[in-house]
Amino acid sequence: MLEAFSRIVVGADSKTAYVGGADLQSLRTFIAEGNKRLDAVNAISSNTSCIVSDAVSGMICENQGLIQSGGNCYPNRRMAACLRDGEIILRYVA
Ligand SMILES: CCC1=C(C)/C(=C/C2=NC(=C\c3[nH]c(/C=C4\NC(=O)[C@H](C)[C@H]4CC)c(C)c3CCC(=O)O)/C(CCC(=O)O)=C2C)NC1=O
Repeated sequence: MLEAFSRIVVGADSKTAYVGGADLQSLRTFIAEGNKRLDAVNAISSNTSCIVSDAVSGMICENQGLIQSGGNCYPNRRMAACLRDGEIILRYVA
C-alpha cells in the first residue's frame, strides 16, 4: 500500500508538481478497491495451514528424496521447520 502511494508521490516530487489528474484518480481507485485486497488477505490468512501443507505435500510428491535420510525435510524436525517457514512466507505475502 505504501508502495502505491510513494511511487506516485516520488513521481510528482521529481516534476515539482502536486499529485493530480490521472495519478490522483489511480490512487482513488486503489482505495476504492481496498476491500478486494482485504478479502484476499482474509482468504489467505484463514486457510494458511491448509495452503502450506498442500504446497509442501505437492513439493514432496514431486521430490520424494526430501523425506528420505539426507533429504532437507528429514527428520520431523526439518519437516516442522519447513512447514513453519512456509507459514512465515505466506504471512509476508498476505
Ligand atoms: C524472517 C525471514 C526468515 C525466515 C523465514 C528464516 C527461516 C529459517 N529456516 C530455517 C531452517 C529450515 N528451513 C527449512 C525449510 C524448507 N526445507 C525444504 O526442503 C523446503 C524447500 C522448505 C519448506 C518449504 C528447513 C528444512 C530448515 C531446517 C534446516 C536444518 O536444520 O538443517 C532456519 C534455521 C534455524 C531453524 O531451523 O529454525 C531459519 C532461520 N530465516 C529468516 O531470516
